[in-house]
Amino acid sequence: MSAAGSDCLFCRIAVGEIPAKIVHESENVLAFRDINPQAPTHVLVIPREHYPHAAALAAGRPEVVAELVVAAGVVAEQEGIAESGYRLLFNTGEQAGQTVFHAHLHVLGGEWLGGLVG
Ligand code: DGP
Repeated sequence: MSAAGSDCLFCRIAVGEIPAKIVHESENVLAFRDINPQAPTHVLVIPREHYPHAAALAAGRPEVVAELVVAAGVVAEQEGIAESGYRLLFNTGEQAGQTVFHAHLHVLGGEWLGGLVG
């Protein structure tokens, strides 16, 4: 784990320094609406603890990866998209389009998303 703290946007959201529309939270994870939604439902689920991407989180705290996926399911139920379906996405690294280097799981749904990779 590296402690990005005040340098990391999502760390700052996690401690409430920067506001976000929080839709779900638990001891280890936080879920909030993406500022630039790509679908009717677009929520980001993050670990409270800083890891730069999903692979680092999986190496350090694999159980928290499972918690992110469980939280995504809770969000999907809340949003009414659990039955119609939703997409879970980890952008991992620059070439994948990752722009915020604090691990986050995108939860996308509420409309037809098409085939693999939007
Ligand atoms: P990625 O490209 O996978 O790193 O996704 C980062 C997402 O973070 C992107 O969809 C936009 C979102 N985002 C960036 N800044 C903010 C912010 O300040 N607040 C919120 N809620 N979302 C943000």
